[in-house]
Amino acid sequence: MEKLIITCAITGAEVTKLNNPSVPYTADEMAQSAWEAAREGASVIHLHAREDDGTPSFRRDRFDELIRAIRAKCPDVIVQVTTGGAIGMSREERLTPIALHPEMATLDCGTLNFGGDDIFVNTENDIKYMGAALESMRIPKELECFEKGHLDTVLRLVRQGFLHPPLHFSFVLGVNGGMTGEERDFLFLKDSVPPGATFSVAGIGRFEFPLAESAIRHGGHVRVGLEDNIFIEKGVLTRSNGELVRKVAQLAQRLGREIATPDEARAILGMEKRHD
Ligand code: KMH
Ligand code: ZN
Repeated sequence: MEKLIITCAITGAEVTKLNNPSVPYTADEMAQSAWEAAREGASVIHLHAREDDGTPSFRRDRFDELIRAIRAKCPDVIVQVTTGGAIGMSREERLTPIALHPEMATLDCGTLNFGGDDIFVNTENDIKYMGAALESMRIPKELECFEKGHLDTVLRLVRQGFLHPPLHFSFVLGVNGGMTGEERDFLFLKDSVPPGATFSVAGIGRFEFPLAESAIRHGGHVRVGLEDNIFIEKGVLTRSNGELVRKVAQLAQRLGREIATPDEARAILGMEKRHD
């Protein structure tokens, strides 16, 4: 089986230090957290920007500062910026980090309720526009799908010539409003992935580790991190992103799946290295 790519979503936009004091906000905290995740086996860092007080940010200078801080501490790791941002950000705000020519970026592939009154808006035109922006800059995209219709949208946009391979899917499962993180739902999605495409799974909350195990068994890749889950086990807050990654790495070792280095992850995803 292909080596396992572990992505760590170190901070996100929704979770705060009130939820778990280990959520990183500052450049130093982000770099330290990324370094710990990389040390434990993460080859990709999924990055949202925060201001020092934790407010989600789309400022280009802030992304620049955070990416530089992470690279200074872990030069090899793949930094994957979000273009999902936070609920309520505009399309243009969400695209600001791509001006920095990141090595990879997410592309969110459909609209969904996001708990309470929140709606995470990704219209078909948003997907076409943002996908074209990424592809024109040759920035590899991670296709975030929160339910099956999102995957079907990607396949249709590929057929229609709006999106192009390589296709790397990220199934984010267990959001209130999206598909659940039951294994049955993940298996349905992974069986719908076309030949030649790769996929990763991010289970929200209590789904994080059961879905990680299922993905490891079924040849998929795994995302963990404080953006998705704040507990290392039921009722116990995790001490760090590194601790979440370590738990997946141990699971992989137990199941006989080797872990990819950042360069091996680049090869699996068909990416060129874009920085020194
Ligand atoms: N913060 C969520 C509304 C992404 O990073 O591409 C969207 C999100 C997706 O986290
Ligand atoms: Zn995200």
